[in-house]
Formats: sequence, C-alpha cells, structure tokens
Amino acid sequence: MKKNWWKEAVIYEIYPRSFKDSNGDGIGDLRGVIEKLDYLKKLGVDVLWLCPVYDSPNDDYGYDIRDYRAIIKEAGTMEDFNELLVGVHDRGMKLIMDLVVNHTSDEHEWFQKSRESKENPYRDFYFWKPEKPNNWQSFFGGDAWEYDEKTGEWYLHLFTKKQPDLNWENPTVREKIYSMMRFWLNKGVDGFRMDVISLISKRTDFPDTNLDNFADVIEQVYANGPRVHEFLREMNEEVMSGYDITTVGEAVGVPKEKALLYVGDDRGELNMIFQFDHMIMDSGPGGRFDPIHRSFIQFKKIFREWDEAVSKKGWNSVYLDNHDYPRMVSRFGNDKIYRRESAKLLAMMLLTMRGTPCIFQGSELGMTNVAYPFFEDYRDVETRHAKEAWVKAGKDPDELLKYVQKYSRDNARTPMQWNRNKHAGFTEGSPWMKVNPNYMTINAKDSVNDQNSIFWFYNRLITIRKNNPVLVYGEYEQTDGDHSQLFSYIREDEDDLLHILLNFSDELCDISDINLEGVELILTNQLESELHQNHLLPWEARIYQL
Ligand code: ISL
Ligand code: CA
Repeated sequence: MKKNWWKEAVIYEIYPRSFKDSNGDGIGDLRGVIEKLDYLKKLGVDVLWLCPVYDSPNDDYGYDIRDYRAIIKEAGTMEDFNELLVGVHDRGMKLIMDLVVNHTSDEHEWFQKSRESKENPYRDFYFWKPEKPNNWQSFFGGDAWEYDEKTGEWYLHLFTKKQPDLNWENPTVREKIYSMMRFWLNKGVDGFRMDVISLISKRTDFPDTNLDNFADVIEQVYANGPRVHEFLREMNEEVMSGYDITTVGEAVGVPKEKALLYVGDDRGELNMIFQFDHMIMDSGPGGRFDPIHRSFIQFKKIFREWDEAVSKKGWNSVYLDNHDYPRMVSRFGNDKIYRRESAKLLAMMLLTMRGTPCIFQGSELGMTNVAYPFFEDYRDVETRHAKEAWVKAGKDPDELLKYVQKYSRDNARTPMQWNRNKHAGFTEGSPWMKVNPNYMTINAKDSVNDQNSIFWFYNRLITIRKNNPVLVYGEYEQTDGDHSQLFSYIREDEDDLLHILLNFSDELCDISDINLEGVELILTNQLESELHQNHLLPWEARIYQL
C-alpha cells in the first residue's frame, strides 16, 4: 500500500455560515474560523474542508457561485481568506476548498452573457434547447429545465433554477475552470472537495427517464456520464498533477462497482470519493422526506462492500454526516438517554475504519438534530421546495414537518454551539438561523473543560489513529457475522491487530463467545470499572489490541 499524507489525515468539514460569527451580523465568517483555529488544532484534525465562501446570491447558500475568484461579503474579504490560510498552515494543518463546477449561479457573468442571445459567445457555456428535451426532474423537485423568455429557449438545471448546469463539452468552459483552480492552488490551498463531480458529463442525447426511484435516475441517467473520466483525467493533467494536493469527489450516483474508475491508483483522476449508499439507504422512492426502514445489517454491509470494492487498488473516505444530512448521533445513535455514549461509539467507528475520516463541525460535541416547530424556522431551499410541492399536491404540511424535523439538511446547519451565552456564543447579533435550544448542555466550552467529553474522546481517537498505522493502512475485516446489535471488525497488518467492538443498541449485547484472552483494552466509552467480560452496555464501544 502506497503511503500518502491524505490517507493519514483526519478531515474536518466547516460550514462557515454556521461556524462562528465575528462581527455580529448573525452570519458565520472567515474571521470566525480564524478565531477557532486553536480549538480545531486542539481537537487534533489536520485538514479543514471549507464549504463555499465564494461570492454568491445564496439561493443554495454558496453552492450557487456568482464569482469563483471573490469572497462573499458576509464571509469577509480576500485578505481574511489569505490570513486564514496562513493561520491554518502555521498550525501544521491544511485547507481544502469546495469546488462547485457542475453549475454556477444564474447571476454568474457567464450565464448573464449566455442568456443574452443565441449568438453570444457564452451561449454554449450552458445547455440551451429550443424545446424541453426530456422529463428530467431537479434534485430539489420540479422540472430540470427552465424556460427563459429573453431568447425563448430552455436551460438545464439539475439543482435549483438559479443553478444552471455548465456545459463541460465546451473546451473553453473547461479551460476557464482549470485556470480558476490554479488561481486557488497558487495561493497555497491544499486541494479540493469537488461538489457533485460525478454529474459533470451529461448524456447529450438527453434521454427521458422512466425510473420511479430518484436515486436510480441519478445513478443511471445523471451521473457517470460518457466523458466524466476523460474530463477528470484532463483536469488532473492540467491542474492537480502540478501540485501536492488532495482531491475528494462528491460521488452522488456512483455505485461501488464504478468507484475505482474514479479513485483507482492507476487512473490519474481523484484521490478519494464520498459515497452515498449509507446516506440514502433510508430514502424511499420520493427521496429523503419519504423515508423507509434502515437495516443495521445492510448498514454494515455497505461499509464492508465499499472496502472490498475500493481498498485494494484505491482509497476510501468515511463519513457519517455532513451539511446535507441529519446529525449522526440523531440518525445512527440515540440522541436522548445515550447521546454521549452513542456519539462516542460513532466517533470510534468513524476513526477506526479503513479510509480517510471526515468529521462534520459539531459532531465532536455530539450536536443533535434540531426539530424546529415551524416551517418558518427552516432556511434550506430543499426543505422550502418540498413544502411547496406538498401543499400543491393537496397534502397536509404537518405530516411533512415530521419528516423535515428528522431529515432536513438544516438539522446539520444550526449554528455551532460554543458556550452557554446567548445564541450559544455563535453571534452577538441575531443568528441567520435559530440555535438549537440544547446549547446549555451541548457546547464546546463545557466539552473542552470535561476530560470525559465527546470532544476529548475524538481527540484520543485521533491520537490513537496517528500512533497506530494499522488503523490507516491495515486490512479491514468485519467479524460479527451479521449480528443484529453488534458491529465488530479487526484492523490488521504484519505487526498489529486491533479489534473494535461496537454495540449499536439500547440493550446489553452478549459478547461471551468472543475470546478476549490476552488482549489489551486501548479505549472504551464506558468507565473501565464497569467493563464486563460477557456483555457490552448499551452503545458501549471498545478497542482491543492483541
Ligand atoms: O442533499 C441532497 C438532496 O437530498 C443531496 O442529494 C445533495 O443534493 C447532493 O449530495 C449534492 O450535494 C452537493 O451539491 C448541491 C448542494 O446543495 C449540496 O449542499 C452539496 O453538498 C448542489 O451544489
Ligand atoms: Ca459575520
């Protein structure tokens, strides 16, 4: 196995708008991130992934970019950005940027010119059709084609109508993107997380879809288009190959069978991808607000199969939540009586799997879903569109609210809970989105002051990962035989063997048939005095070394 810094790294995702407000306007900003760099250093993470801070009209909070080379004014200035980058590097950490190049904002200069006339040289930067060519739906509901009166034609937008899709068939588009990437790399950024990179090559015959499940539409029609690998290789040759950086592609619609095409050692494309199987396994045909049962056995199988599919010839990443999904402790753990235990168990899983772990801001505190009581409290365009569609369909919005409380992306986007002050210390002003009311018990200040906190548990796990290369490079083997409560696996190389035991349930879990002779306990999320040979307590997690 070839060693690389990005395989050994622990990534921390920052959603800047909700991280820390430094000037009282209620919106998180770059100076807020600078203020908290020592906190992140203390946690022990090495790579910060900064969600978009580029100039944007905020239809999708920064995932609709108006100017790729400017900082959005709410986040600060380019000087702030430069200072942030120095601050990150001074502390021995790295910074990767979000690269959103499947689409731009409709307010981007390219689109403004493109929509001017059919003859405009920018026309071909996007997809324009005289008639609506197919029945494609957008990710956030409704048609993926929007009629534009100015020229009487339709343009493609797989996300909102303020996010027109770029036409990667056009070499000038690609050159401009590569040049923009070099602009950021020449400033010294250490890589990119590439937004929906699996969607950049379109099926230009624009076939109709007749699949019921939107996830199938994404996988079979929108993603993995005919030229996606050609484009990624070209990008690699033109851009990445000139720098010591890392790339993580957001691989929506990429099945494990196709993963190595993106991240295979011999492919010259990306270093890692974020896969979605465990994130969408409980989405029904109607998507996240149409949830179905999630099987624990299936959950474990997804990790096993992705490891088998990728790890021999490439590299995985591991995450359990991000700015698009509910909080991991609320979703995969128990955020009521076992919040602490289950948050630590999930941390142990995240940091002991094979693949580069990515921690989403606030998970190190065990932050939970929010369940706002009213639709008016929600900010996300996906949730707002879902409500409109429900009402239009004559359905009861209160029923949707229950799903929204569990599955809305806003669960992850509530402001970081820094302390017990007003608005959790996130802002001196009034926050752009309400703080989760549980900040009196869940906040960074109390966590940092408590040696038994979730925060310090993450820190210990990161240290253990750094000190035990077997946790990075060792083989991964699931050993629980599809147990209904227990997730157990070993990590093994020539020198070491670690055994991880995770009780994913509110009940005791019998482990009397597991041989624990001669093993040494490295870490547990319970008091050692309460450790039992024959069972695990609810949500108990242990690492043993042989
Ligand atoms: O959250 C989703 C819809 O339910 C996901 O399918 C999401 O749209 C998908 O993961 C792509 O996400 C990325 O691109 C979007 C942006 O809204 C997300 O925040 C971003 O992570 C469009 O740029
Ligand atoms: Ca601010």
